Amino acid sequence: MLGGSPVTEPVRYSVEDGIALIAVDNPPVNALSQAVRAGLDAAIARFAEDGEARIAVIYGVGRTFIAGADIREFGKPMAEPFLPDVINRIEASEKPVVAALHGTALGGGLEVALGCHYRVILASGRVGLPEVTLGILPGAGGTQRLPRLSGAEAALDLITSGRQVGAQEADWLNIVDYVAEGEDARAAGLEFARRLLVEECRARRTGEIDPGTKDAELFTSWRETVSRRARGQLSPVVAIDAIEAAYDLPLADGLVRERSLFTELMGSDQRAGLIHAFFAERAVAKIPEAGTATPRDLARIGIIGGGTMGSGIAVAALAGGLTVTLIERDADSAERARSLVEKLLNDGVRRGKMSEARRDALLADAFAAVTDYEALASADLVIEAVFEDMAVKKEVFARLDAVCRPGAILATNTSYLDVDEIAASTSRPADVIGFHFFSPAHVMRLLEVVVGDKTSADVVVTGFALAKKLKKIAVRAGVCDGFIGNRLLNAYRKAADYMVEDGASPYEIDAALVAFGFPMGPFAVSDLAGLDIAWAGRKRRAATRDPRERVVGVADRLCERGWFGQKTGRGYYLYEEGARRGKPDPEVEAIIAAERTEKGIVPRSFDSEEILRRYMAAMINEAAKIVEEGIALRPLDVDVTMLSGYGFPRWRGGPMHYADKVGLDTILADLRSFAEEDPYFWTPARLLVDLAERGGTFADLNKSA
Ligand code: 3H9
Repeated sequence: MLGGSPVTEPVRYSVEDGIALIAVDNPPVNALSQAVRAGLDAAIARFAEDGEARIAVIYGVGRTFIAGADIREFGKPMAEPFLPDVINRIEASEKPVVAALHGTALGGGLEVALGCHYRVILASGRVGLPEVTLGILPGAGGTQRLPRLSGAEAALDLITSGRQVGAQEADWLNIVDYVAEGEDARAAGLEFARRLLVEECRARRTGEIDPGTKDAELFTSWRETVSRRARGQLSPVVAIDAIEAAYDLPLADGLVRERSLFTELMGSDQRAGLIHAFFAERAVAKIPEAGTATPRDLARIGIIGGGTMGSGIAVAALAGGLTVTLIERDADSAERARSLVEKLLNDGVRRGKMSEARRDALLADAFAAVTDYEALASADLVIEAVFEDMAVKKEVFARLDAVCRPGAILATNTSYLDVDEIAASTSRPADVIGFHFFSPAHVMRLLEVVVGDKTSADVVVTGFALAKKLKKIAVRAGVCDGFIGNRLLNAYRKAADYMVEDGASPYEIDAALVAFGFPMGPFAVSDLAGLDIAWAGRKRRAATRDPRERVVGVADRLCERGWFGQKTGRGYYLYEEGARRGKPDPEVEAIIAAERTEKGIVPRSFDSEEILRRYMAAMINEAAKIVEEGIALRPLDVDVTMLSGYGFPRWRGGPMHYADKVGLDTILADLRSFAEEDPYFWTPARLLVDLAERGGTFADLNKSA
């Protein structure tokens, strides 16, 4: 090896057999910090001067090629050298530059590669431009160079969705030149460079490719589709303007246009919300138990109950490489559970998520549906997913306690019930934990890990390890009625019911929340989930309800008629034969009017702003109580729960991030004014009052926790 002196610490330059090797080494993901940008710039300048080096290879050290700009620098003044300039200088090199990709070449990382003259990728590598998911767009030439390589349609698809593609697809889309076997990007880059030298290949600039004429209709139809899909999110729609510039303008002007749109989005609240969501999703794994305990073994799991939830959990566990034994009460039910699991796996095959061979292997070797609890004797962890009833659950836990080996973890899948009470019914409360899965469990990303009073630290970290295997985001929650998510849901749902009784229609409320960015409003969600489930919960709680609580009877009136939502064709909405979207139902409005009359309520109108203020104030106030009580570790845990389990618009960052943006003093003033009508429901949480009065924010608590 010759010329091995470092240019800067995170970027090293060396020469081997006439090939300059530019190594980017900035753990954990080689993000393009100022030091990396400066290092790349210096390395390219050195390569230009280096008489010995005839070609250069840029590669990443460690687990990945460059995974993008350094997101931690966002929101701060940007420091030179700027990435677009560095990439332009790479592209302008007279001698060829090769990018050798492995791991995930994302965002600015892929843009560096697009500025190189050739790209080789390991077969296991992936590429993508995920900027829109962070509220921005590719700002270092990606919107100009990608369409020149892959064509407009693929560029529109990849940039507006942010989706990653594997090496093979990247090759089909002409994003890379060669897919290499092996696990060493440096070696693959060297070998490819040697071939280029033999073939006397020259520098070949993506920016000089003629993108061809614009298909205006294509852009119009993508604008329509993406605007609809984005539900208020700006970046995917603005990204289309940038891609269009690749067809309307010469490269240099297209890059200027891209930069100006990028800078505009960089300054937006949406960018701040999405970056908050990105870091919050990683921060939720930082729990007090993480440093003190190691996870227990987790290879064989048991599931009790093969209904919708149990079979969904089974499929997620199988896909995560676990062996699953599912217990049902009789042979017919076990057979039904097996068919359900098979059906869900088949869906995965149909959607290209799994090969037929893998499905067959999983069903043959990793899955059993049986009736005998003894089959769980060697399980590492058992998840009970039976009916949401304390007596039934306790009975299951008694049987598990008897058959499971010492050290096996016993988990209950519950959305409301007291995990401590279940734990206390066993001889091993330290091994008991709650999991709140969301339906469909093989699809939904959230898992609330409910930690009981006696749950031991290694059981908690095993819960988080399970979530990782199942590709879920785990949020640590304490024991209370509804944990984090459903306790909040209960509060904002009540605020919605109160507005209905006071004069708003369910349809106005749903419309206001869809306009805010939720995929569905709360009444449409109730119809989808089934009104009978909440009805059962209300009946269960009726005996212990505080007499000061305001109770709205509309949902009970619907349930008494057998209108349980979509599955019965009627709920808050009317569903025509087989329809998934309902229509407003005048009979429901008449039922609501009758309820108002009976209570002597004179209806008034609510505009969408008031609807939103009340709904959000109820959610934020309950969330503040949840943080104050330690049910959620930090405000960010509430944000992640609402973002990944309850459809809160990601670009708004979650309710606590949103509250900080609106201003806690404004939220507090709203709560105080609503509390004049109903102090029981609206009295502000102590934490919220404290923070608002001293000018603090929920974000402060995230930092200090
Ligand atoms: C961009 O490139 C803009 C350009 O177009 C224009 C510029 C002018 N920066 O996820 P993990 C941290 S926008 C800083 O747990 P994995 C992360 O916080 C960027 N830090 O690992 C975590 O830290 P900690 C476009 C970053 O293996 C640690 O690395 N790029 C960045 O599951 C490990 O992360 C993206 O959007 C970053 N860019 O997944 C890619 N990325 O340990 C975003 C990660 O302290 N990143 N960190 O919690 C990812 O998608 C995943 O992190 C990745 C690895 C797939 C790379």
